[in-house]
Amino acid sequence: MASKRGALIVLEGVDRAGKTTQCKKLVEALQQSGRPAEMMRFPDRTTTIGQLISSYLEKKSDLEDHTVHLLFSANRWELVPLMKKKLEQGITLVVDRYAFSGAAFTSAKPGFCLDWCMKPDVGLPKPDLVMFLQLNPAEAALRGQFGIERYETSAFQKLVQQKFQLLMKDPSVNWKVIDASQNIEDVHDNIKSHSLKAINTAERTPLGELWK
Ligand code: NYM
Repeated sequence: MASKRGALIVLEGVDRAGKTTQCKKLVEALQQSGRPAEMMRFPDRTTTIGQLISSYLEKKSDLEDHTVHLLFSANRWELVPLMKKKLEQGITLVVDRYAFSGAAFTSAKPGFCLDWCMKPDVGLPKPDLVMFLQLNPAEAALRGQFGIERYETSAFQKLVQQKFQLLMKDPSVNWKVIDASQNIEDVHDNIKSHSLKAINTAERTPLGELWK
């Protein structure tokens, strides 16, 4: 007997928008309401590919820009069999960053176009819902200093934000913009209500393919 599949829900946004906090709160709320849910994050730094990426982000190693872009994508593809299995088992996946971060961050580097950056991720499991946690750079700055990893400067983050705006124009993806300047509980309520709708819809629709 075919059972209802879980939903693929992604949270995106610039650094310090609160993605990780909100992913955790969403998973807890779903579980408490009796809906099976698990959190995932990209990059997944635990795999062999993920360790190469982690060392690059921590500036312990250098990688050529195209190469690291393809590694970020490969890190998603290597998790696809597991993601599909969980979704088929009826588990909703709440994912902290996905292909949109991949395209936005690399295309913010000189000499990269958005189109090329999207290509390696074409055909990944398509999220049923992508929530973009919107926070203007001034408010983000109030939340504390940037870390020391690669890309963590306000100039680069501004460029990344512009690339996300371009990606959000794509009507083939179910984008919802969330005002991340509200307090944690209000942001959570907003995210939860969008997620419950997406979970209901996903039960009745097959999993799609991203950007295809
Ligand atoms: N990042 C993340 C990319 O450049 N490409 C990708 O495909 C993904 C998923 O890595 N600055 C960047 C965004 C972040 C960093 O940080 C990962 P964190 O704190 O692990 O989310």
